[in-house]
Amino acid sequence: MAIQLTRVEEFALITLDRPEALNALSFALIRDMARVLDEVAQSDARALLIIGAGQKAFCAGADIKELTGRSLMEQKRGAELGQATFGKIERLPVPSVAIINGYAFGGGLEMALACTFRIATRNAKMGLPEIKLGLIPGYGGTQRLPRAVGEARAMEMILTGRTIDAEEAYRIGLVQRVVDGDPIAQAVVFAREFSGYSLPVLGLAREAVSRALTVPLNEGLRVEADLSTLAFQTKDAVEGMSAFTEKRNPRFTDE
Ligand code: DAK
Repeated sequence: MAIQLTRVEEFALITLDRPEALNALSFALIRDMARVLDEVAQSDARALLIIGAGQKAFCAGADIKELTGRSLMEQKRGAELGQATFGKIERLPVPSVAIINGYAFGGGLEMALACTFRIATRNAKMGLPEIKLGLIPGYGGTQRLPRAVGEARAMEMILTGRTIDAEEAYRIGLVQRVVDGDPIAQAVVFAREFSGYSLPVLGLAREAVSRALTVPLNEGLRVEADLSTLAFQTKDAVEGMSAFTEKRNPRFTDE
């Protein structure tokens, strides 16, 4: 299998493991990924981290060698498979962090965009170069990139196929941290900025924020009113507010 699922401390770690092809997304790899994501969803991991094997790449995109000579319907089903698999990342009960440790092109960047957060090593290079192949992104890039960095920047990246480095990605909000040293250790440090909070309440926050760009403001505000009211119903909200008044650290139990 070109996907490894392991554990780092309290986190699940998926490694894309085809370093000889810069971890390019074969259809077999995408299917394995879907299965492994179901395992992560059932586990007690407090977040998912995803990294590419080797020193060069997170993921160099869809396996270009596999994409040619397929019928129209095969291509459509291929796009739907990739979109459904990356949708599983987005809908996991826990937040996810893509560790962009080198190249993240095409489908590789689209996978990272489906994660809740992205961190990049200093040598990372990112882009949606499909246009150079006579294609456009098919695994969510045209929809998630504008939501992450705004329409004009996304349009420019997709129409020019330009590669950006880690610093630029940080500047435009595509990645949330640029890290030095061991990228997995740095991802653990980053994930611990949120993973100690109540998982169900983190889930409500993710749901509310993700609605911000998909519904009109008045509907989004109604969603926020409902979800924030729901947060009050958790034991963790009672615990968090009690801990504040009692001047102690909260002990969240994910209830
Ligand atoms: N697919 C297959 N093999 C790849 C690959 C890829 N995307 N990227 C690299 N490799 C392979 C190379 O062929 C090479 O293998 P050998 O020739 O040694 O057997 C090995 O990985 C090492 O690559 P390089 O020798 O090229 O390494 P360099 O360091 O010189 O260059 C590079 C690294 C990342 C700049 C270069 O490899 C590169 O430009 N790679 C391609 C990047 C790219 O264009 N990615 C694809 C974007 S398109 C869909 C619609 C759209 C999509 C999917 C589905 N449907 C409607 C179904 C999305 C498509 C994309 O993702």
